[in-house]
Amino acid sequence: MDSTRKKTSRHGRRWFLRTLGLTILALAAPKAAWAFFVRGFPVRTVEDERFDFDPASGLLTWPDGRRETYRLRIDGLVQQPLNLTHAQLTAMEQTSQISDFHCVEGWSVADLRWGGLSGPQVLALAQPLPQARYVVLHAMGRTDRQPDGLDHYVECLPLADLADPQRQIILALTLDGKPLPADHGAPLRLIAPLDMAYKSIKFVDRLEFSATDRPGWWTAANPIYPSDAPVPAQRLRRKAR
Ligand SMILES: Nc1nc2c(c(=O)[nH]1)N[C@H]1C(S)=C(S)[C@@H](COP(=O)(O)O)O[C@H]1N2
Ligand SMILES: [Mo]
Repeated sequence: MDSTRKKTSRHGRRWFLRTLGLTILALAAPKAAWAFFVRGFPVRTVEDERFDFDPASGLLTWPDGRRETYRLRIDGLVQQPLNLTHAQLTAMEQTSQISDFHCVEGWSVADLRWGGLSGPQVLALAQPLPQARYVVLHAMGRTDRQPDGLDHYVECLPLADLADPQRQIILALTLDGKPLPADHGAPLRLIAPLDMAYKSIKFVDRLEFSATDRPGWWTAANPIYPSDAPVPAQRLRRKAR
């Protein structure tokens, strides 16, 4: 077999798919297409109800014109429920980390710099009760479909993962030192670099501590994707640092 030819055609196919994907993206979401050009970071969003977030005022503006202060709700099996504004979150000690991002649909982005609250910081803040073993994260904005009746994006992580500094989990408020771009999850998203990116939920407004596991939106919508989704070893360039 001619290995050179095989390589070329594989690259040709990849180039074709990239160009096709980018053309569709440019037509559907010009801003997202531009972001892809400048930093090679695609956007993948299943919400069809989108909002604006202004980091200076902490206000959300919905498509119907409704405005409200963004708040992160922390509840479920915790010592005491909390309700935190964006300003309160950014006033806390911030952690930063650089990691690669791997989507299950095939693309990866290297060396993204996130800032926010680390997994252990989130646990210290929330003070989960001893029977809590998972955190269910909820996102703002209605999704285009409602798999298993879920009308918004949800993800679930074991508290053991959050507690493990090696897993480099972060509730991110910034990307490249600036407030998160709208398409990449403003005002707050999770980054779990050792899991496939569908675990890294965007637009987070609620952390619900729970005794039991729950399948996330992506898993409910596409049951071939498991709830537990480690990045395959061959895609890990190196560990997050
Ligand atoms: N709320 C929400 N979070 C989400 C998604 C989404 O559609 N909505 N998509 C997931 C998937 S499949 C991927 S690949 C990443 C995409 O993040 P990005 O748009 O910042 O690249 O976010 C994940 N988190
Ligand atoms: Mo993804």
